[in-house]
Amino acid sequence: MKPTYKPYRLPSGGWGSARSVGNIVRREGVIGSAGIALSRHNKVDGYQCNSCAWVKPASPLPFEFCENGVKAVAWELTAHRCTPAFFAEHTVTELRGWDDYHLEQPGRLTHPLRYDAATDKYVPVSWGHAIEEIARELHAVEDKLKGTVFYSSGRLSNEASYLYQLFARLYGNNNLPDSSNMCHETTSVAQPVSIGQGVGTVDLGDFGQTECLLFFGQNPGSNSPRMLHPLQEASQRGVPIITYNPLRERGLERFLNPQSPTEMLTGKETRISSQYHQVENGGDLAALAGIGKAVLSAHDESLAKGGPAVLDLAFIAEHTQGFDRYADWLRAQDWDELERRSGLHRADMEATARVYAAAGPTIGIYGMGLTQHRAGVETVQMLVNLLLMRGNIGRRGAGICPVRGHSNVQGQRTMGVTEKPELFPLDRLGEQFGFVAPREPGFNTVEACEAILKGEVKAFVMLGGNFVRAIPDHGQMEPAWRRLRLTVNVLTKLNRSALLPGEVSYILPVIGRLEKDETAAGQQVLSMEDTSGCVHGNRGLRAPASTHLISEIRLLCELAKQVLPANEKVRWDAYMTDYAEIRKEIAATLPEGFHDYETRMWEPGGFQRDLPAKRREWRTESGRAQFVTPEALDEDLDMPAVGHDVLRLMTLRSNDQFNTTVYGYDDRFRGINGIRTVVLMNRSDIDRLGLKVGQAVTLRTVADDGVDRHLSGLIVVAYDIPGGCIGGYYPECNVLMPVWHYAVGSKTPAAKSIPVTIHSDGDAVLEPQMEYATG
Ligand SMILES: Nc1nc2c(c(=O)[nH]1)N[C@H]1C(S)=C(S)[C@@H](COP(=O)(O)OP(=O)(O)OC[C@H]3O[C@@H](n4cnc5c(=O)[nH]c(N)nc54)[C@H](O)[C@@H]3O)O[C@H]1N2
Ligand SMILES: Nc1nc2c(c(=O)[nH]1)N[C@H]1C(S)=C(S)[C@@H](COP(=O)(O)OP(=O)(O)OC[C@H]3O[C@@H](n4cnc5c(=O)[nH]c(N)nc54)[C@H](O)[C@@H]3O)O[C@H]1N2
Ligand SMILES: [Mo]
Repeated sequence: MKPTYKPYRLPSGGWGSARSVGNIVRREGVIGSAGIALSRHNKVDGYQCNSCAWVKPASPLPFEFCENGVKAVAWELTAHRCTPAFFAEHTVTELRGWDDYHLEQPGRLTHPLRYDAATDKYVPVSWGHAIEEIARELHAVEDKLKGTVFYSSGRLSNEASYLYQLFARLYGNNNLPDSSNMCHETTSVAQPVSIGQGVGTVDLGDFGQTECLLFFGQNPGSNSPRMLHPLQEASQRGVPIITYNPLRERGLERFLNPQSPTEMLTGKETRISSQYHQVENGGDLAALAGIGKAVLSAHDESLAKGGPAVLDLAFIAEHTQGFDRYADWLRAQDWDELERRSGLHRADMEATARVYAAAGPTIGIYGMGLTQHRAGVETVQMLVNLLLMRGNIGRRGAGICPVRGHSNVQGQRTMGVTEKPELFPLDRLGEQFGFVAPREPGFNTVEACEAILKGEVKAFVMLGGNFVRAIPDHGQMEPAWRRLRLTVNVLTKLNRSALLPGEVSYILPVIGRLEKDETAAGQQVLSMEDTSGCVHGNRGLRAPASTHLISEIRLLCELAKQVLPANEKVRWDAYMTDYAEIRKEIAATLPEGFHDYETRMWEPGGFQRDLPAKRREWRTESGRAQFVTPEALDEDLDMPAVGHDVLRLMTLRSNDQFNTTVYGYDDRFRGINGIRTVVLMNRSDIDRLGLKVGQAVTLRTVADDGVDRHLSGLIVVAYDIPGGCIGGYYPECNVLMPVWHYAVGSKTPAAKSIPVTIHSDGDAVLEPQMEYATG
């Protein structure tokens, strides 16, 4: 298809969404079967969507799904199969020349495979042989503390996650990095300091009662479309929705509910954002300071005139600490500086403050636009500060709402998949299973990369995900990957990580959560936690993609039995036969949250984990909610002054991908079709730098570590994006991210602010259609 760029005029949802769903269902050959599946989607006794982690309501819509949920379901239920015949036809070297889209097209993996270096091909092996050799290799790693890494991606069920962390800790380390290290780790570090819990405080009921929504750096139209329903409902109630985002994302502008026949037929769309501020990427810290400063002066002025308080002084006095210092800091901020750093006008921030200062209960929502920055932790804390100023945590209709990504990324952390030993009750775990759990902090994602670069790591187990594509610095990491002794890729579809085999390398295909998982004890069920801390049961409904697949749980248990010394307290055989036995262990480790797990997980809306901040119980050091004053409004130290030449790159998801899974080359809402190798630029930057729309360019990272990081062949698109900022797609642009460029405190790669320069690949305009086409 010819690449085109034509601004999308339609609302999010609507007929475009219906058409896109139809296309993918047809392509994956799942007409009919996907229909059957979708009636069970996000339902009690059904399955939990394998796309995003957005809240699953207690009274679901007849079809509680969205465009991207359907894509994710069709992706897993696809009729296509990636069999040993496929691997007999293609060498691994050849497959490394394929892009992410084409690698997943052959469909679901059907057989366990072992890499054969002599032929450079993956060949089928028996499960017995695979598990026996992997066990031998894991056993042989000398330095168990540093030598083996157990990665996982946030789709893993609670049950598999719990067993995985138990396995790693019995094995001897806390090397449990997961996708959340690249994602909301910033939240998990920022929020405990502020409010004493790493997860958000709002549920759907709060959305129903909120009177103001502040939206920072999250794109619901593509990444959590079911969220558009509560947003639409709020907007129709007249709730102001104030958005800070460098791009005018369609889902935050207008929505037409594809599930409402009336709306579809009449075209009656809902306006979403009432204020839209195109902050520069990385400018949120300054913007939040500006809003806070304006709220504070409104308060001071009102009091001076004998008017009412704007701040919730009783809440601040009773529940918080650090306000005075924070207020002094706000007063000391200089408007010119805040304008320069945010790229906004003082009037913008004041307009937000005016609405917020007059509003009832308010929710602060955010995503990767805040977490993936060098100052991400402080920025999240600034948003919490703003909420605390008016007592907006721990009351109905108010709170902080980090929108989690992967469908069970939050549950996975709850289950103890974390490199931070202090986040899980290891004493209790040790007592329960008769061992001393390691206390040495494990590797997070960035540290795992560093250890791999240094050659410390020998074995890498990847339980789901596509680690090598998701991480920064592909140019360094891919060659380092080849030096590993053991790489184990537990997958449902082929991806690039598996094409960088170490000396001993396996692809192990597993049953997906939409599939029936039968054991000697009958069909097994799983559970997952959504972004509001609610835990739901999951029952698969289709026969597995191949009779050779086993479950992640069985794989872990079989492996554990061979790798770990016998321990009668750890009942691997029982766990893999009856998953209720795993849930009993979870309830024993986490009795407060998971008592009566077996019945409560089937309640409508699931059961909510204990969230102390919701009732204003603050599990912080001081026992109070904390106003955190940023160190300074310092420039990003990793970024040379953004000036004439240096631009700040943010890496984005299209509407047609799920992380490294690329469903297609269209980004409908942004109007970009048939191409992903683009760079979105402000027209004034294009002109200033002497470039042309439609020409090819190279981006080069500005860094002084002696490494050349560049990406060529990107096509220039003139886009509505603030000057000095540019956008490109993830994971293609990850080659530009230095591994050391991450959020201070959380080590979340700073994927939304990479300093780059831009160079012409030649003057020819290759794609004239990328000229802004109006109409
Ligand atoms: N269809 C689909 N759904 C998904 C995913 C997917 O890939 N595809 N991924 C899942 C996962 S794992 C995650 S973590 C979530 C991610 O969902 P989001 O948190 O929405 O992540 P992104 O799409 O990376 O970027 C979010 C938004 O941040 C804006 N932004 C960029 N830089 C800045 C900044 O400095 N400040 C502000 N205020 N905004 C900024 C971008 O314009 C974009 O609109 O989605 C989940 N759901
Ligand atoms: N530049 C840049 N980099 C980023 C980001 C960014 O915004 N910009 N975002 C970051 C974020 S938020 C995240 S979460 C990470 C994502 O990092 P990952 O979670 O590691 O990546 P995914 O692309 O979600 O993984 C896709 C693969 O998972 C496998 N899979 C799917 N379902 C299952 C299953 O049920 N079981 C098993 N075993 N395997 C399965 C499939 O084989 C598929 O190829 O990327 C991060 N990287
Ligand atoms: Mo994520």
